[in-house]
Amino acid sequence: MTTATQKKGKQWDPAEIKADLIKKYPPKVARKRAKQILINEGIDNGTPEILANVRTIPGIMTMRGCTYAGCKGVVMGPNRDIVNITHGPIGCAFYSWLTRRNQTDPGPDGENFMPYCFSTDMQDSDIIFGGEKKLRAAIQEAYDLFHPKSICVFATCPVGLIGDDIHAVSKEMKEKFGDCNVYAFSCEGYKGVSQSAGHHIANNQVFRHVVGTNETERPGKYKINLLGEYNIGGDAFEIERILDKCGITCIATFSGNSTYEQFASAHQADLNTVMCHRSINYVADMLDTKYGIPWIKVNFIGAEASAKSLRKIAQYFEDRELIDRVEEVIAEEMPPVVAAAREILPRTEGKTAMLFVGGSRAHHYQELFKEIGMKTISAGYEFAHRDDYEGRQVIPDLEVDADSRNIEELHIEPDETRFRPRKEASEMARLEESGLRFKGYDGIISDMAPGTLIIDDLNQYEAERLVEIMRPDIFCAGIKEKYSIQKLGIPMKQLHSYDSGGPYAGFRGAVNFYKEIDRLVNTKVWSYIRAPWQENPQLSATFVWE
Ligand code: CFM
Repeated sequence: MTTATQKKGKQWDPAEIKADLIKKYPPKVARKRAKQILINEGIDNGTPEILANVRTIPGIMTMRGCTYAGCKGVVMGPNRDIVNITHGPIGCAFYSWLTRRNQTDPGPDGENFMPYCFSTDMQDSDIIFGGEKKLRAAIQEAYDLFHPKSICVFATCPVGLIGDDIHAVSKEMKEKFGDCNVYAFSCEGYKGVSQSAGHHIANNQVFRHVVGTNETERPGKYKINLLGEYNIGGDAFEIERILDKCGITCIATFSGNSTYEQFASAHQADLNTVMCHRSINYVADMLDTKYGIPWIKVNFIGAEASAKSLRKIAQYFEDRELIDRVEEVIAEEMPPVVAAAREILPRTEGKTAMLFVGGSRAHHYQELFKEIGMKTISAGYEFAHRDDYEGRQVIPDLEVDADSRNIEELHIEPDETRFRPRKEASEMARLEESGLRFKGYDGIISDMAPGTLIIDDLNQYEAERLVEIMRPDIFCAGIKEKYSIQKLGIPMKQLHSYDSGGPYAGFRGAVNFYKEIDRLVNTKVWSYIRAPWQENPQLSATFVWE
């Protein structure tokens, strides 16, 4: 079997690695994990099936977060002018307080509540006697202090357990104020198997309470929404710079550097572009059904991918002026990127990467690694669904288990007065024929080489084992994995928060990324790491069944 000292360049047998990862588990656990660890077969007409979006096995140290994190932290967190109140114990509030490094530009109105942490700070007595009174007082206090356009309330686990009616309290306060949209999210941490459920809950409520409420016409010739971009490390600023340069108007971003009025005017766009399919494809589908706005998948991670995405947008609008402008912008932006990649390539070519991130980055960032000649040998998502692995064609076959049924599915009808198909059916068909795909996403598997390992909901034990066996040149994941991986002597890059770096999106972001990866994979410091207990172990242990 392979060992930690395995030489670089050796061909691994992925089946042996898979067997190694699960051999310490009890049989039932091993059976379940085996379905979540997939050896990519590179099948011509289809992809192998993976088990995803299921509960983590108790006792396993998962990389996942909770439903509340997905709702408050991910989707609603990056909006700057909504006051987001966490109804719960103060510990839950900490993890939503700018720990995700989403940035914002306060704009001319200066309304920016992101640096604040709003919590009801529930105590034992609130759990026993109910927390609604305290929530009402918190909403009132936030309103009196800030007079925001909107206040959102987020449920944490204890709120669901004691049964506080956050929706009734929010409705009551909304009616009382008259000029502030107050609404709530039943996003208790336990509601779903991961943060993915929280995305869905957030999307539903924003769609129900905000989208379509602002009819003041937003000017612009080519109007799009950017869905699933959260401005980590300033990515949205780079994407906005590029879109502006092309003359494309972004009506709303969900939700990096966004405002309440952007959400409210989202129905005015003529095209929805989806970056992170996992977190937001629900909104894209609902905007299509209700208002007639088609959606396409884009990716602004990677210079080539950014250029391709701009061309797709131009192709959709079928306007010579835009098509030419996009080509001019690409021609202007690409040379410094190509020069940077060329300079770095001799030092990075052939090196290997592993990516284990949420529900889309483990896929998107492979583009950037490819551009500097690096191979992804193993990757996976924390909480994506089968469609993010295998492609959207599997959606009709997805099993709706009790956990998914727990999350409300909005039934959307075309809006009686505002449904306006942006393109005739014949135009859509012609565009599709010319290669523009609507509502399409192929997933991560189709882009990975045969023989690579694709692993869902990787855990701490498997991560360490995988690194010991395969010794990648870099491992990308989050803060929970950072130090355990570095202790194994492998550089680790956080792809959730970017450590303190970024932006990595668009053209300038690509250059930032190449330089950062060059530094990380070529430093010698990692080869000097050997902890005292690795030289002289004083204690060793085995599992009881060994
Ligand atoms: Fe989408 Fe995200 Fe991601 Fe995600 Fe996230 Fe994130 Fe992520 Mo961390 S929305 S699925 S829930 S791209 S916070 S900005 S980096 S796990 S891969």
